[in-house]
Amino acid sequence: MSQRPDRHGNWTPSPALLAGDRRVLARTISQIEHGQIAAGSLSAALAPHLGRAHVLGITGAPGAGKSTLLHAMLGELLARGRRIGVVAIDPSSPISGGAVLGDRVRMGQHGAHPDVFIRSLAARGHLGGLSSSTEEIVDLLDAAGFDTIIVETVGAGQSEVEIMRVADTRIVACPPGLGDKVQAMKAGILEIADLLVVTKSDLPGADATARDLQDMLHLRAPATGGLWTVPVLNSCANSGAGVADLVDAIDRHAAVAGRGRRLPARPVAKTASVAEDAQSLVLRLAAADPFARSLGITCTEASAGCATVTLTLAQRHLNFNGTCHGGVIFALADTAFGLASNSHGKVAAGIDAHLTYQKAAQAGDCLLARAFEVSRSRKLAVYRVDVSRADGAVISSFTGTVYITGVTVAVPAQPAVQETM
Ligand SMILES: Nc1nc2c(ncn2[C@@H]2O[C@H](COP(=O)(O)OP(=O)(O)O)[C@@H](O)[C@H]2O)c(=O)[nH]1
Ligand SMILES: [Mg+2]
Repeated sequence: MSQRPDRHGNWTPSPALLAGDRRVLARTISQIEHGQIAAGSLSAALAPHLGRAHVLGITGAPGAGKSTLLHAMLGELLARGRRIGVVAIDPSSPISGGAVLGDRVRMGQHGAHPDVFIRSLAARGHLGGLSSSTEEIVDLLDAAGFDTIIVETVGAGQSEVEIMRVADTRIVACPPGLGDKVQAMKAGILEIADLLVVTKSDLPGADATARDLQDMLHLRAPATGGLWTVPVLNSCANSGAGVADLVDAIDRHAAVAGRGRRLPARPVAKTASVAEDAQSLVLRLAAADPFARSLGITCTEASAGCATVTLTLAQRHLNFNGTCHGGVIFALADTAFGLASNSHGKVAAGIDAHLTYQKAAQAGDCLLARAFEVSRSRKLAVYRVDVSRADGAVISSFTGTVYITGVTVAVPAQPAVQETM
């Protein structure tokens, strides 16, 4: 078993660990807790295996109902086929280095499930350094193949905010009846919440607490650059009410905010991955465009602000004079225009287009339309599209303007049914 550091202090993950072996996991976590693995060597060795898991953070005052809610969420996540790792941090526990008994008991039923791994960390009265070992344990669970990793921590200051930084989706649990305490939360953890949950919604005052939280949300900066509206949800862990809605909202947030927020950005790959993102977005948009597909238009090249589409003219593309229908030329140019202008990931609404016809095209001609960005400001962008024959003859030129909305481009999961024309 190669989970011990070698004599040079290098640590490598064993195959058993990467396969999620519980005993190896438990032993490695103990080594992390006892500082037996050199700082940094674990994360470096795990780097190729990281970034797949969705990491949730749950925080809130002691007794807010976090552990009970977490248990209810485990049931829901298991029903959705997930493997879940849990790291529970309780700084108030007097039990050193081991389980926090109450949390074990509250997560007991699902804690024994083969697809759940729970580890409690006691902070022995202080939280210093805990955020870094929490991050290492999260990395370990990610590498071990857990789909969802949940970190539970008590929300009472800067240390918890630090711990919550490892999470992709941060949930703040607020029981009813906090009154002025809700106000006090504003300065700290409420600022980092992606979802707010009023726990114990069976108790009186839950609706008023939800309203207070909603009011306070207006005071904070938008989450995830304005792409996400922080919802205020209700849950009753005892009856299970609201738990499925909470898991739905968590999944929606994962889709918007992504995974692996804690991992270092890879600056070298950044420009390449941006270009690649634009390309894959455009190709997927093209594949999901039923009208373009029905005409036989395919996208052959794309990058941020540019797109090339092609079409080989058939009988069905001709007009009554036996040459290419002007509508087909327009459709070709407009398809390239639409793809190029949406390639940045924000919905671009066409507001103006102008087209000149230079030469007639015939059946059998292979046409190319190349769109590129002429100018782009915050709200408007202008594109030019050159339509040419494969031999270089210019068929048409097109210019179009778009209004750039704040809405993120969503590629339909299933391309619409192809129409026949
Ligand atoms: N009425 C009610 N009580 C709850 C609910 N969820 C948790 N509790 C109780 O609140 C107390 C604290 O719960 P716990 O999950 O340990 O809170 P934590 O400290 O935030 O992890 C326990 O006595 C729970 O039984 C709920 O939905 N309704
Ligand atoms: Mg707890």
